[in-house]
Amino acid sequence: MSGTRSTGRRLVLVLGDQLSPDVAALAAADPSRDVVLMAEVRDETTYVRHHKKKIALVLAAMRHFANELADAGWTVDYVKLDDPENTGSLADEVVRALDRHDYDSLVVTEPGEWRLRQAFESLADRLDASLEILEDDRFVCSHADFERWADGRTALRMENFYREMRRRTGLLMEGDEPAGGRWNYDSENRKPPAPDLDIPPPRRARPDDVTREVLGLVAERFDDHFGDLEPFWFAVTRLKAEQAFTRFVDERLAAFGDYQDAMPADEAFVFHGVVGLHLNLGLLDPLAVCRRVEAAYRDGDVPLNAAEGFIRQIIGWREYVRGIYWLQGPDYANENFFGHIRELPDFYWSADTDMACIRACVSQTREEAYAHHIQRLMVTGNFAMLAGVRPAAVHEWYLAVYADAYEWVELPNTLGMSQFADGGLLASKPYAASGNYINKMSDYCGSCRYAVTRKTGEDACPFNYLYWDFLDRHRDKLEDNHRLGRAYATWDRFDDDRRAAVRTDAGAFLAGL
Ligand code: FAD
Ligand code: DLZ
Ligand code: SF4
Repeated sequence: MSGTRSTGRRLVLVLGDQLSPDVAALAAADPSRDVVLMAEVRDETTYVRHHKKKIALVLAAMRHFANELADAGWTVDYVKLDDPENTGSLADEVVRALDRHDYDSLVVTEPGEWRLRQAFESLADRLDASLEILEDDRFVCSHADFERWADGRTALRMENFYREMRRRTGLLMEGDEPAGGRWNYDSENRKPPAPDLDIPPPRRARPDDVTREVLGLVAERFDDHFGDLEPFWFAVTRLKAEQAFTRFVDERLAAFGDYQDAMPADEAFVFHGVVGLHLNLGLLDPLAVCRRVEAAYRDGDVPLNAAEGFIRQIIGWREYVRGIYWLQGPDYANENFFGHIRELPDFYWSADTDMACIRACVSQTREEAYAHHIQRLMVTGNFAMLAGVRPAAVHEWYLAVYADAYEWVELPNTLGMSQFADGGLLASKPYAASGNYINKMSDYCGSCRYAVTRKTGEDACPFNYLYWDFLDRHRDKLEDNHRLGRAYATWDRFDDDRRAAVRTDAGAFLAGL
């Protein structure tokens, strides 16, 4: 524990996803006096069984960031995962570091998950030093602002929130009006994949010696975790992340708007930014990337539906789901509106299924630790909800398998948006769809053993009968949702034989999972 003599010196804890030079705890500290602590710990690498690429990304980025801080004049106390003294938890590493030197206080930027925030709050009782948890200001909307926005509203819809963020940031605004006269060009973000699409790949960074050492460590320690470690090409420094983003703006952004929802088989990244993993680590700044995208639009390099579509994802969806996460509190993770209890089918790990769409999305996830939004929402998420999988199991899967996954952003997307487990706090209706939607937006169905046009029977696409069976099973909970009125009217027009066939096929399929 720290000594009784006051040194004024602070221990500044920087977590693995706080790799920004101006993160609150660093901004509040003094490099000539204070010491930065960064620790690779077993608990953070295993609290879910993260994809190998995600662990490598975080540890490699942490090591590079520590070197940059040291170059900038900070004293950095860096604990490696294989340090024999390593206790395995962040809280205990803080206690150990406080023992090493005399500190008056510990300062940390608030962690991005309730789990860690609670751990730090309880740690305060064990410390002689005082503890300061500073708000993470790397977001457009503070907790207080979000609470103010949410206060008194019956429905917390993203669209209203997004308009407020546009006004606040001035992004794509012409005075008080949205550029182009409309706030949202979502309807122009839905082109299906065209056969002749020329899609430039994302920039691939070459691992340097520091990253290679981390890859060796991950290969050895996390061999039994899901996912392919190599090839490993994610950027692990700010400079490389900026280069990757520049490549996206120059080569891919223009078509991002049109093909945002498209799922061409064998094209993992389509025209997406592949920026979430860098934004969430702190290697890229959300407002700075939006300003770059706005400038590309103002310069006439990209159309409005691309620029607006991208900016909406960041200052709209990203900020909004974070607000919901903190507003809802730690119990949000336990919500289960439909009472779903099925465990996650094994093919979410093995990709061993005849459903070509799921096989493609899971295989790609295993190889890249990446899937774009529509794959996550309308293929793997949609299937889990239709099949009645326990939302907490779905949540754990998404948190583990994607390189950009942290609970503050993953949980509302999974539990709220994709599983409707909060009963409609976040989504106005469940994102449930039959095979028809997947067929329209992808070219998976052509190589599938099931026929997307068949509604029931041995060869019918399982999404088809599962969709109707889901609506039927949960009629008491969903019937009053006005956005589902047409679907229930259609179901009611089916004859008895068809309804019975749907129930029988769904029952048999689910029993076989
Ligand atoms: P792009 O398509 O290029 O979009 C640009 C950026 O916008 C993203 O990087 C991200 O920062 C932001 N964004 C877009 N959509 C969302 C959204 N719905 N919520 C928050 N930010 C958004 N995103 C994560 O960052 N981490 C997660 O763990 C995560 N889990 C998800 C789970 C499910 C079930 C679903 C449906 C979505 C999830 N998302 C998550 C949102 C979205 O799918 C990813 O942000 C996106 O696919 C990342 O790829 P990209 O960087 O190429 O994004
Ligand atoms: C995700 C992650 C991993 C894999 N490893 C570490 C680590 O060893 N040390 C660390 O400080 N942070 C790590 N992280 C990021 C934390 O899990 C993250 O800060 C919390 O989940 C809060 O968002
Ligand atoms: Fe997926 Fe159905 Fe298409 Fe097969 S037919 S790829 S299961 S949507």
